[in-house]
Amino acid sequence: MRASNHGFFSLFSVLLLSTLLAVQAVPNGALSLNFYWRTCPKALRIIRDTTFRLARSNPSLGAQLLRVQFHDCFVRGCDASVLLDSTTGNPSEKEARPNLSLLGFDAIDTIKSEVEKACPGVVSCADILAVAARDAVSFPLKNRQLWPVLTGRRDGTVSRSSEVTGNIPSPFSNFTTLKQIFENKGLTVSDLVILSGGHTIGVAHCGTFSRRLYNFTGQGDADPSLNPIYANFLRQKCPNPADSSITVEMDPKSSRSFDTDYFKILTQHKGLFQSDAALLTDNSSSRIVKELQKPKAFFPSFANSMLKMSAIEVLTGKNGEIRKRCRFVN
Ligand code: HEM
Ligand SMILES: *[C@@H]1O[C@H](CO)[C@@H](O)[C@H](O)[C@H]1NC(C)=O
Ligand SMILES: *[C@@H]1O[C@H](CO)[C@@H](O)[C@H](O)[C@H]1NC(C)=O
Ligand SMILES: *[C@@H]1O[C@H](CO)[C@@H](O)[C@H](O)[C@H]1NC(C)=O
Ligand SMILES: CC(=O)N[C@H]1CO[C@H](CO)[C@@H](O)[C@@H]1O
Repeated sequence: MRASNHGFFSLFSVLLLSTLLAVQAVPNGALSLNFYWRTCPKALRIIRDTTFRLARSNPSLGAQLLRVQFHDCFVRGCDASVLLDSTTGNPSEKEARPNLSLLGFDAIDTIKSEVEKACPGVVSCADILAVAARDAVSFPLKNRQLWPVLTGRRDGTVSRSSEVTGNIPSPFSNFTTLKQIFENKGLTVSDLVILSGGHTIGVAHCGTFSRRLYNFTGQGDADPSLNPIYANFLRQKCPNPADSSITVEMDPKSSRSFDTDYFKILTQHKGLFQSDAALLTDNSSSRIVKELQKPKAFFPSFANSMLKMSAIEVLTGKNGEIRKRCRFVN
């Protein structure tokens, strides 16, 4: 199923589907659709054009930036804290274990410097990340945007490696833990399942799932909840012990296409992580997985849950700052 047939964002279907899946209203605070319309009218265009240029030579950019955005929003809210480099005595979020494989920081630097040329000191790194992630994932669809992005976030000044654990779920998390982490951010079980659909694009390193293939309970066994044929396929890709340089598509053969295949493979027990498989271990979650196999259900729901995720604990008004460079506080 190609996303382009269904990816068109329509406010009507978002509202309709929110009601169907009982998703709560979007808490968008002070964010607005084009916050920079007077202060930097070209901002969104510059972000899009630069992102498209970078995505043309790096087809993985969408997956990379979407994951960075998720990690930003779940630690201290969507304040670009994930973009800050460490300083002497303060290892930043980037140093934390789950961040080992985050990519896309150079792209954000490039986009930011293009925006700064037009409007110095006006557009936040937090907004640039949110808009660029959307644009990079939407790039294959050219002029369609997969979800709306509100703007007006400001940048935080604090980033601590120690705050990542407990806020970013691990690929070994069970359903209870996943539900709790999302609940802590004001997100529901529906949002958890819908946003896990982000794994329809991108790749994962063998170490994030190889225990399921070789030594699930420490007895040299495989995870019984993993499709045995798929487990064989994965063992060929990922020899034991795990080689940290090998990556595998999370949504096999479709890892560059933003579609509903993630939910299809999930019901065939081909979810890559324990945290993916965990979405089938709860009845209501499992029901949502089935529903989301329908593009008409998935695309508007994803748009709605992204609006919620990208509004987590945002800094607005006079809070925070507008960073000059995304890796450093002013
Ligand atoms: C529900 C809990 C989640 C867990 C446990 C989780 C875990 C992971 C892990 C372990 C990887 C592979 C990292 C690597 O080995 O390089 C990954 C990749 C990815 N995740 Fe998640 N994730 C979760 C939710 C999300 C959400 C909510 C999104 C965005 C909406 C997301 C988007 C992505 C993307 C796009 C990639 C691929 C990155 C790339 O190809 O560079 N994930 N995730
Ligand atoms: C889920 O994982 C947490 C943390 O590892 C653990 O304390 C809890 O007992 C687990 N819950 C279930 C139902 O397995
Ligand atoms: C499996 O795990 C157990 C317990 O952690 C360990 O003692 C054993 O060496 C592991 N076996 C393999 C083949 O990795
Ligand atoms: C979940 O579904 C299973 C099988 O469909 C059923 O046996 C079980 O009672 C359900 N559990 C709850 C809490 O509804
Ligand atoms: C992208 C990035 O900054 N990754 C960092 C993750 O953390 C390790 C240390 O644990 C750093 O060496 C990486 O540079």
